[in-house]
Amino acid sequence: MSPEPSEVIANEAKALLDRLGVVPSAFADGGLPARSPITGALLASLRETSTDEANAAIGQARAAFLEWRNVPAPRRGELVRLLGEELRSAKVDLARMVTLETGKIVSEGLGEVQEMIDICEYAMGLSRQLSGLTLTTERRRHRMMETWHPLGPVGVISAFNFPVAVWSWNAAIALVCGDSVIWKPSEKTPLTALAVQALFERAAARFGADAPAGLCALLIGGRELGEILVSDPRVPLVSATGSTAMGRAVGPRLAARFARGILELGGNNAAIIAPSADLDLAYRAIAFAAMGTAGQRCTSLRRLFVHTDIYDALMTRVKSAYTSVVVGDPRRDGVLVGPLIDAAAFGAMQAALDAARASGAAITGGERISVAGDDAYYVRPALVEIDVQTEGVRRETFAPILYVMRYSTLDEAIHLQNDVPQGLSSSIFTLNMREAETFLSAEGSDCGVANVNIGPSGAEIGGAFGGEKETGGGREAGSDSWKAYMRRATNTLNYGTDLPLAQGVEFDV
Ligand code: UN1
Repeated sequence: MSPEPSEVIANEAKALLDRLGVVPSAFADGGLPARSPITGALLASLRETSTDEANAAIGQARAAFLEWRNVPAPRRGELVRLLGEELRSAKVDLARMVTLETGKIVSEGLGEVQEMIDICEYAMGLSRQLSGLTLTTERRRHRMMETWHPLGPVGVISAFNFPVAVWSWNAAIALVCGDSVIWKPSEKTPLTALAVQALFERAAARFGADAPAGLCALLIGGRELGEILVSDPRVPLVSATGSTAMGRAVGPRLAARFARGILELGGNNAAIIAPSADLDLAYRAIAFAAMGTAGQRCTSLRRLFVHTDIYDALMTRVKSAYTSVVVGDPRRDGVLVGPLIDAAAFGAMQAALDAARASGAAITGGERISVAGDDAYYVRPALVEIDVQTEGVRRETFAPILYVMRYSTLDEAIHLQNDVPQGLSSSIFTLNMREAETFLSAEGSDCGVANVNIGPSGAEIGGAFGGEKETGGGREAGSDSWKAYMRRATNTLNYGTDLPLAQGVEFDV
């Protein structure tokens, strides 16, 4: 089969962008190439945001914030509701753009846009529930309460693998909280960002004059634009998703200017398969979590601890899923594993497999598959059966590699699962209530997400999402994550005629 001519996919991308409302000048003749990992074809060349433009966008976001903070929160929620409506009507086109730019299969592209719709609807409801406490006070005729106020412009730095959903987790919540948003997407996925910006602008136009200009800004380009967001004192919060290395650069710079960070960094997620596990359910969960999105989710399953009594029974099924899964063009029906994002991802995967091989591991799969010519990187997902948790296993490699280890006692399995620098997501497969509860308890998983009888990936937006240790500690999306996007004021009111001082202090003038 001869490779698809690059104009075919480029023309489809241009038609999609046009339908999504992106003006053609935004993606013609610029300096930033946008490629599709499906064939490696050049889709467009985008004009990059200059440093001056980035600084001006931050200034405008600050001015927009000063107005937006005074718009009542439920009215702010209405803008997010309209954004959700735009996303609903553009779902198929935007999902297709996600597939073209990231190589996700069609169903996962649709799922990513659904995640955006979900958070918009969640945030709209939240806009009527941004509540603070009323607290008892030790003083007569006093009242004490907490008020939550808008914080300021929020910087969002997002990664290629969830190129639009991660923006929406932050933006939908930030907007109802009364903040403006400045977004620096991955330079590997700028076209989906242009599309989302265009959909936001449609929603803002329908919303009317209450939405100030520059409320949501987009910076297209490389790392230097992210650095501007991280360093600018006008940006009190930066939510950054990416590698732990990126977080090490961002965290200290934010700390140096006392800004807040929501860091969502590397994961090295594990599943424990206990003797009582429903193996039929477990192997399907393992297949999705480890091979889905070609192993390029921060929540992807990377380590599997299997009880020695059921090792062979489980691994027979897992191996057959690995050898039969269809790897190929993610636009095709039946394909479950698309391409890696680029050559560097392929190189990192091969280096990790070489290291495992050198330490005596038995490897199934992992080889490159020719699907669409030399510029596209397709691989068969790799199963690596290994005796010990080596340094290579303890590191996150953003590729479909599943390291499999045996265990004998639950204590040992929990110890091994926690014995990595990262702490994002985890799961146990068991029908034994004691094991399940132990895994979820204080002496169990040390991760931000811990599940029973489902894999570590594919979280819903209603929960707080994020992880511990080198994952960075941030929480996004649901639950009370909104509090990071607001500032808290503690208010004490005296409605009496006396002035009692706290702690019984006397000060009579
Ligand atoms: C990511 O990979 O950065 O839980 C986010 C999941 C998705 C989000 C992943 N809802 O797998």
